[in-house]
Amino acid sequence: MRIIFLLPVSIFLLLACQSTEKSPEPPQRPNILFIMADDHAYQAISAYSARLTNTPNIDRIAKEGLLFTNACVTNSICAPSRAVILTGKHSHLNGKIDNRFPFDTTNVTFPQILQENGYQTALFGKLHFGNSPKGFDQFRILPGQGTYYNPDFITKNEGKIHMEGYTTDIITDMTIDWLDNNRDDQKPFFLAYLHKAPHREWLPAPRHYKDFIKKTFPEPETLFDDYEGRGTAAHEAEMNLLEHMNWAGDSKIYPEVMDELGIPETANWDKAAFKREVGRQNPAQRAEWDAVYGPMNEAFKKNYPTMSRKELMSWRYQRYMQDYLGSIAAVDEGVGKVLEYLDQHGLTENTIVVYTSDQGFYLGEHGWFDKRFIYDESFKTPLLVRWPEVIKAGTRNSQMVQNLDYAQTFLEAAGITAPDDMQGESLIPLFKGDTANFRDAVYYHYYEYPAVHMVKRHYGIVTEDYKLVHFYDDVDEWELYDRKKDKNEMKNVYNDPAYADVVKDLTQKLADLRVKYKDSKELDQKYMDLYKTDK
Ligand code: SGN
Ligand code: CA
Repeated sequence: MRIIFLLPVSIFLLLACQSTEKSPEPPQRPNILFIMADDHAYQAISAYSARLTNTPNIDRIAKEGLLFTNACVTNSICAPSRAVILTGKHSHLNGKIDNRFPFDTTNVTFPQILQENGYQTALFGKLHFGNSPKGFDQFRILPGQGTYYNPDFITKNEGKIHMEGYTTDIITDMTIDWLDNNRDDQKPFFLAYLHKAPHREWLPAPRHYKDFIKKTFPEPETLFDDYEGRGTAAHEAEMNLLEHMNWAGDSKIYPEVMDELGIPETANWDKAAFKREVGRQNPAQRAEWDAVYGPMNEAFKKNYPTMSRKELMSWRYQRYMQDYLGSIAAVDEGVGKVLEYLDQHGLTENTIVVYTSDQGFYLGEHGWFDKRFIYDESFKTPLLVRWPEVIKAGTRNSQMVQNLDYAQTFLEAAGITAPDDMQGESLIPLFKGDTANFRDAVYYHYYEYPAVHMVKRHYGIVTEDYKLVHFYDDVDEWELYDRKKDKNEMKNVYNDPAYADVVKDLTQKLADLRVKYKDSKELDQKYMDLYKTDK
């Protein structure tokens, strides 16, 4: 009966549809390709500055999309940054304050939400969580920090696997292979393509170290910084190229050459780091390496006895840049290959491509390497986004966006309402050029102390004009920087009477931000206690 009754209605509907314009297709949900390198400084991407190196493929994302010139992190260190990205919550709430303890997998992450809502999800490369991620149909992750040559991977479906070759290239191949052989074209995808490079100890591929070892790079203005004008934290940090970089592990001086020259290990794992990375190469890789790094060692042996400290600092900077920037070359090539794949398979238009790093990095500024500080080079991070359907090509944005914002951005792009307890802001309005009502200050909090590099705990507020920071735990010191007048952050003006009003205003704003983000003295104490009870 019902069928007979319905039939004329459906015929009517069918005719009605045919007689009017074709109804629009439901909007297709975008694919998301999230590319993240480890410790990739914005100073080493030519879209930001061509001073040091050329990254044509990474630049392509900005050329065809949007370059964020003021993107920053909430806590400048690897695993915590990744936890902030995945949860959309500050470290003090997601619990991953440092690199030491495993990520709490009871947190809800945006890939889980995407997966529940019909996205196909995969992750390849470095995660650094101490456990496996939830919310992925497929993953292959490097154990811990991973290695540059002949890596092992922990996989979702095949247990632990070993691969021979150069890790950056292997991660690129896995990513393309997944797109080619595992992608379900009935579903949108979220694909995380996560490089280990250019993390310490900076081992380039043979095709790159052969060239890069011959190059000379301009020194930063502040390479010989003596930290005058700043507080205890900058003086006591152990990140100086001359004082704290490993000779074998980082500068690739052979352990036996160190012995011959009477150079002691910098850290007690200086030579061990060399053995762990260079020593992992197979005989053919090692022969290729020695053909290039052998002559460099010979030249050093000859020159070292007469080199001044200043000359040594310059030498170490060049060695650092040759290997660091050389490691980025393979990342850039890999990005080029993946973008090419999207082009060739009709995926460019409807895929959001993000290129970022887990934080910034010092490339000799203030005489430093590593990160952790709220000072610009480590606080800021590269962020380039392409989405042809939404973003106008070749645009720039200087708003204070954070890694905290990615989760809500991706969820909104997928048409999903984000959980209420996420703390970021969607960047979709910025993608569309609508910059009104976006935040004008960000909150930052770093915890991993005492630990490697000895950067003291601190939290702070950063606006376009100023940076107010409180260092605490074994000190109680405040710093204020005038970002417009003092671009290199050389002079703490906290006690300068001319800035008294700024200090007053920002101190209140910082307190407000702590309330807004649910951070507190009690939580500071809880996370300090963790270091006292758990050694
Ligand atoms: C290792 C590095 C440090 C680095 C941390 C954290 N030393 O300990 O220089 O700060 O990792 O890096 S290494 O010579 O052993 O590599 S992070 O990217 O994981 O946060
Ligand atoms: Ca990192």
